[in-house]
Amino acid sequence: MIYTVTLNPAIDQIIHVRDELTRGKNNRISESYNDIGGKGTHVSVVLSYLETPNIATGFIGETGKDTLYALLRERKVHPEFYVLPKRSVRQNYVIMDKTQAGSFMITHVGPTITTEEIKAFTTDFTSKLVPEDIVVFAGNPSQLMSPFDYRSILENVKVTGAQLIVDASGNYLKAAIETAPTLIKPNQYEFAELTKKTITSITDTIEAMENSNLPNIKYTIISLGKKGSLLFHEDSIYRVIPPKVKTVNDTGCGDAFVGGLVYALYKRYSIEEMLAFATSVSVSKAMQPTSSGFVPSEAQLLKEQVTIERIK
Ligand code: TA6
Repeated sequence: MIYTVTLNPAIDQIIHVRDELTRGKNNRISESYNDIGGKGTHVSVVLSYLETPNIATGFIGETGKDTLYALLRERKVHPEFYVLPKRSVRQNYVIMDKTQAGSFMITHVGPTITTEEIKAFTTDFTSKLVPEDIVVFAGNPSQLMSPFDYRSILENVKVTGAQLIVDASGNYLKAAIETAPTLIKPNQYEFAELTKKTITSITDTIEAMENSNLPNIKYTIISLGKKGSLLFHEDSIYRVIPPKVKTVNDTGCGDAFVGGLVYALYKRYSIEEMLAFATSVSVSKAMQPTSSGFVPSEAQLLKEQVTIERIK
């Protein structure tokens, strides 16, 4: 089974502003609706669209749970979250305007989670795991959870023998790396913060990776937005160049990319096939107005337009 773990899920209010978003002006909304928020949930949406069995878990506030569960079920995602009594699912905001120059994302911190609740979730979740499982931690926990507590959850998952995939940032990414996951997927800003290097080019990224002393991680994939991504696997380096498309909503593209990677690992694709497929899913997501989801038939066509270069 594939499990996605979203420790701090959200309900995203997607807001389309009629004109260019301007300070000091009454920015009129042309359309707004709720979508799924929180990165692991987006990975589950990709897997469900690909008719791949998966369970979305993590923590969820009691208030707002039914709304988020309804959104997840609409996308054929099976939720089994640990409910936090008397706390709320956070509301995030994704704002786009007529310039279509990219979204503005405004996110809440999320609920407090007690040490006892972390232990109870960890015990309950890890008791289900077997070595054949894949567990995807995507998105940071609420900033109110310490990197130590976050790492302890990952370590307990790792000892079950399940494959660990992590998409996190800052101190949580640092903590996750100490558990030597199978795959990490920082973006270039997260990787620059991790390696304390200035990264503005492919060469910078390669130098930063080669000078870093990251522990043995099977796949380190650094997403570079519209510039594609770089995969470091054992002694090889692959560069992925995506096709150019009209971006409607850039939110959730990284999560869709992770969803494609997880699917490809599950299906035991070759490295080139994994990169091309995951990139096509991410590009298809960019072409949608929502923050989650993609069009599988569109992704199949886009896959043929992805360029994979083996640099080393
Ligand atoms: O990656 C997209 C997204 O999950 C949005 O849905 C929005 O909820 C935001 O990122 C949440 O990010 P965070 O790192 O706060 O979990």
